[in-house]
Amino acid sequence: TPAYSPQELEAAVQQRWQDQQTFKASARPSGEKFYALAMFPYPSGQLHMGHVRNYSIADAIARYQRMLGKEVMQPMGWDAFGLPAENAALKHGLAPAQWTMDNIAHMRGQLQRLGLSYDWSREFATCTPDYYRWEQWLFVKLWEKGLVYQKLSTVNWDPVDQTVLANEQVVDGCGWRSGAPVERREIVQYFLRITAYAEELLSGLDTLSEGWPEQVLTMQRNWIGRSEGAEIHFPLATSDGVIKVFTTRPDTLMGATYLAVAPEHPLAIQAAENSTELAAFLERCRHGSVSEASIETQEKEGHPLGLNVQHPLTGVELPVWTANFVLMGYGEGAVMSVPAHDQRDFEFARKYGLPIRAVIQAEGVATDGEAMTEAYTGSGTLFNSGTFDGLANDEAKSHITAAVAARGLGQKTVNFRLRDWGISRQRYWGTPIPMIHCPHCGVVPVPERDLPVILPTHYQLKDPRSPLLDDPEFTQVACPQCGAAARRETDTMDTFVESSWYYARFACPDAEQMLDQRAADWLPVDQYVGGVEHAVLHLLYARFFNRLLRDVGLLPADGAHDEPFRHLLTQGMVLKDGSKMSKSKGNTVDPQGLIDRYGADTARLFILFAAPPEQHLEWSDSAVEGAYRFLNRFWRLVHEYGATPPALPAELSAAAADLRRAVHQCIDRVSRNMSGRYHFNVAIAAIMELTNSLMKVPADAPADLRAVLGEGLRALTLLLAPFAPHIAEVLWEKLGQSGVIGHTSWPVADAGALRCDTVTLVIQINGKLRERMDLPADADNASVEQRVLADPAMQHHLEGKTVRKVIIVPGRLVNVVAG
Ligand code: ANZ
Ligand code: ZN
Repeated sequence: TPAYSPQELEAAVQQRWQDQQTFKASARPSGEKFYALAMFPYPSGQLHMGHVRNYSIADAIARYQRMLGKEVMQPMGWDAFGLPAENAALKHGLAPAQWTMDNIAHMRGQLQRLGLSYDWSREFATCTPDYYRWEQWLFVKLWEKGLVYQKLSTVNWDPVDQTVLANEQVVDGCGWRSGAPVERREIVQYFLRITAYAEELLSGLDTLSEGWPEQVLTMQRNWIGRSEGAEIHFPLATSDGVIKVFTTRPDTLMGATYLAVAPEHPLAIQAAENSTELAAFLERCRHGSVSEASIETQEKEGHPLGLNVQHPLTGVELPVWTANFVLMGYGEGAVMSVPAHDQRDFEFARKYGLPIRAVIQAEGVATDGEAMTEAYTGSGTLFNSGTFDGLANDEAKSHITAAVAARGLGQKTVNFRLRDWGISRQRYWGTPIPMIHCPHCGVVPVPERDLPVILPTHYQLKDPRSPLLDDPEFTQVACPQCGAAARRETDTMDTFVESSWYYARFACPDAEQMLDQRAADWLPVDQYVGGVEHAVLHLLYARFFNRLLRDVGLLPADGAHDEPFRHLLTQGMVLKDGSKMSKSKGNTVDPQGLIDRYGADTARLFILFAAPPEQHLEWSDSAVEGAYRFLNRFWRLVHEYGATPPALPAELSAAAADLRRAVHQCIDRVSRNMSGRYHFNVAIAAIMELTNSLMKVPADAPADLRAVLGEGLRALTLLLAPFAPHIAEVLWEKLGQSGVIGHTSWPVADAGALRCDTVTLVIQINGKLRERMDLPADADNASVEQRVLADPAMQHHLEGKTVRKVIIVPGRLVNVVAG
């Protein structure tokens, strides 16, 4: 037997796959299609163990589906724009494009070494104009449709480096390079109107309940955050106009004792003109990070605006405050404060001596607001609420909303937590936003004939400031409308834009438009595999983009193409010593070393065997060894057996029939754990178990046993092919089989072979185990009952008792009820 030497074997098999284009998918599927996709990587430089896991899982699925006879398309590419390239360029003095392309070349080699069944002819990197030009094209289309708009919004500004910082470049409130405290700045940015799709993105989740993890669906629902409530208007006491608030608790309207507006609210800014103290407060609110999480945890602070509003139903005057926890971007940027029934308002009222008025009564809850020690947020009955007294608070919501609406001071509304997606980045390494600023015409989109706006790649970065800003060749441009000297937009797009539609472009990577008919043919993705860290942003943006593509006519509006990903598998992390493998913890295992030493098949088999795909996987050197030893054993077994199986005789001895049953039980078990649920670890365990049984067949065994052994080895090789494809390919040939194993049909368990001649039944008397009996598997209930009662041991147990009833669970158990 030749030694198992994975390095040579795998190289040869990969060469063959490449020469024969084994995994190239047809342009348009003709049979049943299966689109398998793993989240494409950021070209950071090195493959890590998380990648290996992600791609091994997706590839096992792709290979299995291919063996089921489906036309499988599994592409791969590069999510190639982003900040790390700029950071690396600053550190190593390389151009970001060069750094990115070098990394891609290296990582492509690593992926190829893993033997993943990709159709490499579809590969692309998102930083190439052939890709991002369509993003620019779509941007202009959406601008024309009003789905892209400009809005003033806040960014992190580094006053020393004179640059905008991404959130991840702010460390403890300071710039990552300068160490200077970060300031907030308001600048004009572009937004994608994802909120126009909020309702559809929410209801679409219901159609995914079969194919997506419940956890991800819940996270998306919460992120979209639909709230039903009311918009209520509070007229200003001494001037025209109203302050609008959004509330989910209109039932508490009679308990509102003040209003609070966001520090960025126009009324707060206006009031600050007459109060230096207020102006100073608003200025303080401007500092600090812009993230919502930090706003939630900071100390609640506020300041009065020195003006009043009228209560919409009673006319009573209420003071208006500004508070640092009111978000300008949510609802109306203002809240009616009900300290008795909202804990945040309660704490604020106590801190600043504002009145507390209870209006919901429930058992054990104080009715005197001032005596409360915390807000009561539960349900109850209204009181202190005039004509609404006595209503259940849930009921009161619609009554009070109606009363407000009757006065023209509000209506029922739905609010979403979801905000429009700000896609402007003041960064260099990204897709240029195709807009031009003209002193006469304002902002003008780049006409289609002038697309793409190509990102220059020749700069050597010296500081974090985008080199586009200082490059007149890029910025100076004639206005497409009036011809005047104008300035090109220097902001680039959020890199999440690229990953929002790449899955569709893979279907038609060379299309002369953004997408062509092939996208409709291949989409949706049948199985998407990736990390749960993308549960919200990426997966929500892609669902949004898929609908945008539909609504500009690039995907059919047939209901079957609304969602991009039919099934989603979120794989668990790779852990070592109980914590996530990461560079910062210094506990990484380099996959390259693993592959160099044991080969790709061992790496793949280990990673799929060590845990179910969705669960965390604990790294173990001995389990890697175990996978390697198993492949060695299997290699020897097939070689010792050779390629000349005797034919399977019509009649099998009992031993041969038993072994054949084990073979088909294994096929059955592996198949059941593959279809739909992908319990690879269980499947692989079954393969290993059968291998051990087959190893026990002696070389000089009778012909029928040898024949079954041959059948078993062929089955095992097929079953192993999705996990350890290289060795399977070679052993398939060794077994005298022709054709590529990856395109061979998945084995089917033979019902006849599975059938067992006898079954062991558990015999109980009054529910207590008494005997076990071997009976013919096809015996009917009457004969089972007769044989059980006639059994001498049973007759002994039943002596002096009367049999009342015999309950039979076929194939399993007989319970004799006697007394
Ligand atoms: C009065 C009230 C009484 C409220 C009460 C709650 C309890 P969700 O469920 O997240 O939609 N709110 C409204 N706009 C806000 C803003 N821009 N910034 C901060 N808070 C805001 O939350 C809706 C509730 O959050 C609203 O209902 C409002 O407070 C507050 F017993 O109005 B409520
Ligand atoms: Zn112009």
